[in-house]
Amino acid sequence: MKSKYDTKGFPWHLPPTRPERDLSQAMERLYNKYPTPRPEDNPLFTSFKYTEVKGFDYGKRDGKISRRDPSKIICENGRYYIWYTKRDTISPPRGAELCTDKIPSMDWDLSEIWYATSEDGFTWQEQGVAVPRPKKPALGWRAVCTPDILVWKEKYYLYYQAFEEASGTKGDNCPVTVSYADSPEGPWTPCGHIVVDNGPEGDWDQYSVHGPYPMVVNNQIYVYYKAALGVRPDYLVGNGLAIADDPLGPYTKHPLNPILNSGHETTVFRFGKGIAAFAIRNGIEANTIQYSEDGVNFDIAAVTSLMPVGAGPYIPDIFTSEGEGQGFTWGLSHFCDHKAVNNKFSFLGRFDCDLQNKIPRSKVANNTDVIHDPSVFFAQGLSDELRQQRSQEAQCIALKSRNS
Ligand code: AAL
Repeated sequence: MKSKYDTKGFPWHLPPTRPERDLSQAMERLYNKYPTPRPEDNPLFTSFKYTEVKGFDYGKRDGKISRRDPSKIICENGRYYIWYTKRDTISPPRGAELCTDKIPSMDWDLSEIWYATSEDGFTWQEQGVAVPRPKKPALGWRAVCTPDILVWKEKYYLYYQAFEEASGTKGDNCPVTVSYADSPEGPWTPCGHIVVDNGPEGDWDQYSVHGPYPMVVNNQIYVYYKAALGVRPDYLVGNGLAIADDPLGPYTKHPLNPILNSGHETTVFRFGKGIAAFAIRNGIEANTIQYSEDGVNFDIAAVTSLMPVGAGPYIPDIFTSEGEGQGFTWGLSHFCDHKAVNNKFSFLGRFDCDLQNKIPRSKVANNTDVIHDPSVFFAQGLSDELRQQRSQEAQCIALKSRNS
């Protein structure tokens, strides 16, 4: 029977451009949906390498000291600056029921915003607190956390989550506020009001505006953020966008929000003529790097793995609208032992990648063959209950097969 398709075999050498022949949907997508057919040629594909950093003390690593959710990194006065959530409490997190004025509910409860500097990005010196918790009832009295930095007209703005109740009391409910300074060293002045607020009742972001991530696009301030839709643990995380002409607002949320359908934490960067973003987890497009011409309408540009959690990259051109976006190659992210029960804390580490907008790619980009130690797989074990259930199901089938 004659096939309705052009049946000549697909070439052994992957053609760099779409070959003139019928293609399956997957091969069609390879040429039409992605920037290049081979991941290693695609400037938005990268693998990630991780290095432990020096300079942060975690005491006895018993959950009392935690550092997480680092900001973007900036380079000024001959050194790199980073801000992050720091918790130093009398006990590890104990959940919303057991928390007190001194005992945290979650890893980021009762936290402050601290900063550190480095000359090489591997060894850091913790400098001290940038934004302390203000006295009750000022905004953020319960916790200030998850900061990010904007440099705008020679001033510095820290955006962060400001809690007025322990996280976990009613979800992870907090709006975003800002402190500003004339130098990255501070002193920081709280603006004292909500700058990006939760959405109206019933909207996708009604309970949270998390991980505010300011950058400059077309001489305006774009603040990307994330919010969780639905009830934990089966929730989805979307990313939204709020735009303003002044760092302190007023901000207008984009009418097409959410603009990413997946992606815990926000990592966005200028890339070529457009804007790229990470979608790391929680959602159908987890483990992707996405691209948009306009910062709003994103498409998957690359699928990758082992993406940095809460990434704070060093992006030299993040606060300018000039020229094409050059991308970035490194940053800090956080790590947490989620299985820890009584000593949960997070710590900062470094990631390297190759998201520079240029060819040839560096060795860091690697390919999609990311091999993990077997312990990584077995760390994702079945719960005892599921293991028992699976074992009983298998035994039933085996028994039936014996009796038939
Ligand atoms: C983080 C972020 C936000 C959440 C909590 C602290 O990873 O998603 O900042 O509120 O966890």
